[in-house]
Amino acid sequence: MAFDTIIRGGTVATASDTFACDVGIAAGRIAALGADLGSAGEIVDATGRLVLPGGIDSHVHLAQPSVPGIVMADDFESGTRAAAFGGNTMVLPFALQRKGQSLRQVVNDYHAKADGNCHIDVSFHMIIADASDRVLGQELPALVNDGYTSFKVFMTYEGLALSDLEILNVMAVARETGALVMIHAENYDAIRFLTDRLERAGKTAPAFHATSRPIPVEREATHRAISLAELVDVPLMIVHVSNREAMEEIRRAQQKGLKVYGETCPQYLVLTARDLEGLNMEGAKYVCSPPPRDAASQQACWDGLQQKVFSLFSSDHCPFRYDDPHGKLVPRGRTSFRWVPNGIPGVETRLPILFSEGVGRGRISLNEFVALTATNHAKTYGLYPRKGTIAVGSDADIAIWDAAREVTIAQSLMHDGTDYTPYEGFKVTGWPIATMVRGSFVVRDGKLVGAKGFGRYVSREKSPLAVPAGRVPLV
Ligand code: DUC
Ligand code: ZN
Ligand code: ZN
Repeated sequence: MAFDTIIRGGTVATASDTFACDVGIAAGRIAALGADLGSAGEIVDATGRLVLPGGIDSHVHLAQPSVPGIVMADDFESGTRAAAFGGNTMVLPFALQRKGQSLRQVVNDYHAKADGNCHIDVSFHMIIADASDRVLGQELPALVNDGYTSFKVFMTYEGLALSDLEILNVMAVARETGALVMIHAENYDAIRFLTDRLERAGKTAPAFHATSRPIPVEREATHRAISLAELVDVPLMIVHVSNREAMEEIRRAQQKGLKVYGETCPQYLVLTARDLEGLNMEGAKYVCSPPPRDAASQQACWDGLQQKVFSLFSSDHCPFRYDDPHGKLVPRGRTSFRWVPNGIPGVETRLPILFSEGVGRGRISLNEFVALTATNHAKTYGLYPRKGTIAVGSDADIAIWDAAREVTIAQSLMHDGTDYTPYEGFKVTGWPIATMVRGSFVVRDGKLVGAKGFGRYVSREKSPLAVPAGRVPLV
């Protein structure tokens, strides 16, 4: 058989194995793995390189409307471009509903933003902000059946937070439809209480963002979310976990046999609350929620990754420009951290940071790296084995890595729409040098070679991880 492409001479790693092997690609799929595969339209020399499944970043925000006056820095074009340079072949952004909006209309609006504009493949999670009978009874079940098989709910934020009763009702729909619930676990009232007091005391600089959301805020909400999911007997993904106490809540639930899963992100491994203390408004560059914490919390997140309490490592890329009145330097933000847009960029740096700090420093194996950054995302969100692995029949979504390349992360190297990286000056060893989606190069030798619009929307199956444990009959 002649292939379209053969990637020759590299070391292939999956979530379970590492082996020397050539990869034969035909019609966008992996058609053969082995030696001496024969002829191809193009032979790609990967001698001395790692050949890995392309990263799947299942937690990013692109073109998401914010409060009036604030503009997200990435649309689908720039966000997927940056993701491709960072070794990713698929991202899962959120389609954010506002109260009163039709969920179907929201999803259609995101399609209009994404379709024809993506460099890599995409699929959407929904964010449910309006837990009305119409949304939960009609729209949500229909959308889950149409392949939008996961959604996030918030326990904090004006206009987004759901009450416990609403969360229970949403969870019941997830259980009935087989969707996977993701949750942002922070206690809204506790944050409001602390924010009001800090403001009254004149403590309004960006650094007080972290003070307003200390660990108990996250731990309590994590515990409550798990308890609510246990009542409904529905699996639950706790996203962006930042510290030991929340991690231990998840571990305890897992040890009880509950289907509770965890995700952490680069900011919780290599940033701390000290980063928010930058002079003037520089600390705003690091304002995200939950906030980065301290060295002990960083270690806890590593423990969670190593001990498999966390199955996902995502970026939570939520980009705002810094030097911009529609971004981090919004005029109101100077009056209080309350108004600084919440979120930091990271879709391009997620993989190199975990590779360097994790694999390079011996904290995790190469196979664990692949699991945490690609395979588990595909398994969790109904994409496996089409995505997330290197196997015959899977999409040829591949990143070729130079494991020895030393890079000092700098904004001048980034390809997103922001004007800063929170990881400026951070040194890594290991860098993705080429990214291929469905057999076609999107990034090669440091250049964008794919066409905008090559990336497709991918409809998803229901997650096998979302099947209830069968512990409790739902009355
Ligand atoms: N939660 C996210 O998932 N991303 C950015 C901000 C937030 O609160
Ligand atoms: Zn969140
Ligand atoms: Zn997020």
